[in-house]
Amino acid sequence: MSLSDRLASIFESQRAELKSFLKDHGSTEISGVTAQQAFGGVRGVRCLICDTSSVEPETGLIIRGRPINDLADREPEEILFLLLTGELPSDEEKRELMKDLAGRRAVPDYVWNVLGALPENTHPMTLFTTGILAMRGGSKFAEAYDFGAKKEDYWKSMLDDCLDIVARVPVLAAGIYRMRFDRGPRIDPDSSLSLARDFARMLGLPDPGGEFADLMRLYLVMHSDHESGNVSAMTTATVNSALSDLYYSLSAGMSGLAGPLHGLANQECLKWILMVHEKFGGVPTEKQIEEFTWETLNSGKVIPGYGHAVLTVTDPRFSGFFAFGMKHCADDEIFRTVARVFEAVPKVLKQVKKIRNPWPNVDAGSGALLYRYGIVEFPYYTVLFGVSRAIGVCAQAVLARGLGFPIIRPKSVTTEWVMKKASAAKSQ
Ligand code: CMX
Repeated sequence: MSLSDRLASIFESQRAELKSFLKDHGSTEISGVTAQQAFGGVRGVRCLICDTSSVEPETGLIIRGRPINDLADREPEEILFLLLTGELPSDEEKRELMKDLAGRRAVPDYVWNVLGALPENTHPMTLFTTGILAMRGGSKFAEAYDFGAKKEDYWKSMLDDCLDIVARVPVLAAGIYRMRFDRGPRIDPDSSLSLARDFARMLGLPDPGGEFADLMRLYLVMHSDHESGNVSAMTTATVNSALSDLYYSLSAGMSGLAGPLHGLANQECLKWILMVHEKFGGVPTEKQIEEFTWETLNSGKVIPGYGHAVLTVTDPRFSGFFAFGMKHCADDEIFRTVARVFEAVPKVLKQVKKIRNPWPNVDAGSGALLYRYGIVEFPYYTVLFGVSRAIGVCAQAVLARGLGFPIIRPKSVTTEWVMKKASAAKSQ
């Protein structure tokens, strides 16, 4: 069965199931909201639905019921299929999807012309979001909507846009890398290769043993989805819920990913590791790191790559990258510094009462691997994150339209309203 036919039957039964569930149980309360939460970034309030993945404090990322590290050997195409359908593809389904995506890789010339017109020092994330937006002229959803598509069919053209985007963003990102960092002319896509392998090839870095291509595969899998409450996913979903097409939606989401509290954190972690390595003239001892960690904390700074807004354990994605490093570059100085920091830092952070999670997050190790294989341009790291995250947020948009989710429109209240509500509750 084709991916589209499969989704048609999934959506048909799920829509019916959801309709009947909401008829009988629509008033089920799933969360309350305190003033603290409303003023605190709506943290922890369960008010979004995301079926592609979940992130629980003690387990980390679970994609469609499967812990992320059980998927660490998969191709990004398989992850896309899993996110969309809830099941891994059969060999034939995998081949078909890979072939379909390979045929959608051409980025129109005018996109390169638009990017080429921007100043040379433009941030790679600005180039990335601009490139995505510039492609929207080709949106199948926008076209279908203009031709009066029925609401039940919106997902079909959304799927088409999702597949076009997932196929093209690696080409766009690789072209941006070559152009922005003077790495030579763009390398055209090769439709005989998998998405990840072709991406690595188009970046144009030496990769005699194919390890870098494997790292890109792992990277695209690890960052592909992280439920729907993070800034990039929620922004993409909100914009998409207005029936703006996926190019508009994704470029908005990627603008959120560009923020230092979200996707940009990745580069800060590597900077810190390199600084530690330089400060101690090589791989530091555990004791040196312990002392330096205390020094950093006492000066009011955070230890990049440690702690998490949701998790209370080591991020399994860190473990996935760490295992890759141990297998392929355990002798690399920078990776050894990451490993030594991992031995020493949690012991210190555990002693700081206010820190909920002393363990590494995904960003603690991935940068060292990118650096090892030649991506030494930090500002580019968020683009890599974006190429991967596009897979998840685009799949989420297809599901939202497939299940007929409405426009996202929570209610806001004024500070005065909250204060009055609090004093009314107190006087009762
Ligand atoms: N170093 C020093 N202090 C830390 C810390 C760390 N790595 N992690 C948490 N803390 C501090 C917080 O700053 C907070 O202090 P204040 O109460 O004085 O503000 C306190 O411990 C409690 O924090 P928390 O509840 O454990 O964690 P938060 O949800 O507030 O913060 C995060 C989460 C990621 C912002 C924080 O752990 C941090 O700043 N880590 C370092 C930066 C980093 O690695 N960012 C990448 C995040 C990757 C991702 O989100 O996927």
